[in-house]
Amino acid sequence: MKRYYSDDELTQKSAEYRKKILTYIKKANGGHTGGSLSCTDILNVLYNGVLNVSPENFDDPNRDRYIQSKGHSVEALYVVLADCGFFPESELETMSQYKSHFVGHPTRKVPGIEQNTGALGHGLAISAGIALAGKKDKAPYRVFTLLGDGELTEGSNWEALLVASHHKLDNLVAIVDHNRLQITGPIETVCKTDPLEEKFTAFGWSVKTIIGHDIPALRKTLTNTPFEPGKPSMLIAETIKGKGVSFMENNYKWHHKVPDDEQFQKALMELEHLIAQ
Ligand SMILES: Cc1ncc(C[n+]2csc(CCOP(=O)(O)OP(=O)(O)O)c2C)c(N)n1
Repeated sequence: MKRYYSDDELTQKSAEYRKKILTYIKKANGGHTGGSLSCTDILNVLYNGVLNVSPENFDDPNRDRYIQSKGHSVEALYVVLADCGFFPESELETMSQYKSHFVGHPTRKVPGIEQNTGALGHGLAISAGIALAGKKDKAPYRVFTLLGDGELTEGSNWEALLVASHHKLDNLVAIVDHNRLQITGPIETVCKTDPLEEKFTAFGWSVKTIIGHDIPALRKTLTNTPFEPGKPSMLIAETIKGKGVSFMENNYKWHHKVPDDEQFQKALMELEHLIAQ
């Protein structure tokens, strides 16, 4: 039975999730730190406030689907799935170890994960296909996918955008984690993708932009889909890479950097402070 959480409870949860993300990345001595902290609030709201999916109904063909196209931020997904009961959290202790399924990108060997991702540029096309199947089956489920703004330089996304609007897939919701940084620097200098709103609109999507750390706004916007009947919905979530830890925020060098002992303690203290507020 899924529990209803208040916005305050979800805010506390996000700070706890961020602590756990850092803890398991530190233990594994590897992981995608900045991007996981960037999308934590989005995953929190999806799994605890929006998606009709749980360990109990994961085999139900009518469940909602979530596909994490920016697969490298899997540490955030692991922590949220564990909290939702898909597997015991203790299994995360094995992250990145020999024979563990908790590797650096999502695989379906982990309970709760819908699709293998990590090679960027595939999640939107897969999601569009599942949404199209849902339409043909007259199934009630919705498909949500999370894209990175750097990921949008993969051309396959733009084909999937065309196909989704052509087939009027209003059961499909894509979210862009718009933190303006990718692996080697700012999007603006690596390969510019803005203005996103105009581009997605021109491709036939209904587009909204909100702050991607605003829990009430995320919940309200992601609950009320489609944004327009007959069109796929695109949410541009304005986020901060490394959100919650002052020295990681807006610094692309934390894309997959592991904190040293001192940095780790400082990060946990900052997140503790958020929980105490
Ligand atoms: C096809 C492919 N090319 C390159 C990579 C290497 N890569 C991993 S993460 C990343 C940057 C992604 O940036 P963005 O989508 O903005 O992610 P975020 O900043 O939210 O972590 C790249 C290029 C990859 N995983 N897949």
